[in-house]
Amino acid sequence: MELIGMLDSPYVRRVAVTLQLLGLPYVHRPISVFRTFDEFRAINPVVKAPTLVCADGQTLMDSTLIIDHVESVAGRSLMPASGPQRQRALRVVGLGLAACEKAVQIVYERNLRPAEKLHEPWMLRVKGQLVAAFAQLEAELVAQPLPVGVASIDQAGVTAAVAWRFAQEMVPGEVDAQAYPATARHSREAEGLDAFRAAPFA
Ligand SMILES: N[C@@H](CCC(=O)N[C@@H](CS)C(=O)NCC(=O)O)C(=O)O
Repeated sequence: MELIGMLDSPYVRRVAVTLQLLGLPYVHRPISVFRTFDEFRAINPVVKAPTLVCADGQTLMDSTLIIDHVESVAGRSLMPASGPQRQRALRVVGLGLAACEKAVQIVYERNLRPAEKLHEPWMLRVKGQLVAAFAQLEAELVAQPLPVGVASIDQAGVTAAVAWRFAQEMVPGEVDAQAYPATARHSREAEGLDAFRAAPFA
């Protein structure tokens, strides 16, 4: 399997960390959807990161769908199987992905749109959604911390940690680290795991 995309994408990174935790061998090709658009397009004409080139050469995209596939290959899942634990994990993953989406929108708005075409009301709306996602995530973690052991971390723990690091690195100042201590602590602990170190934010 080949994982295509840069690890400064939270979506690519959650797949890479998941592959590490599942112990699946893969080749990582850090090809950028922006700097090396044509090279990326030659692999996946839709140019979405992450892209997974499967063992048979077929390409998959969307991190959640790729994780679904690699978990079926591994024969195990980082999601709790059922009940309240699964429901909570789905909620936390949803909050993490929403935070990623909003942070990505801010990055694109700033980096891709000419200054005179920026639409401030839209930016304010997106920034509000970003901090709302982290406020909800913080409440979840205060109510009940997520496990961060090598054998106990689940997809909620992976996605929450990846989302936090991405927002801190890519939209600095938008999400005040002091205001979300439980989320910041979770991220710090997760980043210490070998699976995260092997797929460093870059
Ligand atoms: N929902 C998708 C989002 C993936 C996504 O938007 N990736 C970005 C990189 S962070 C991308 O491919 N951007 C290029 C584009 O959309 O044109 C997922 O979970 O994989």
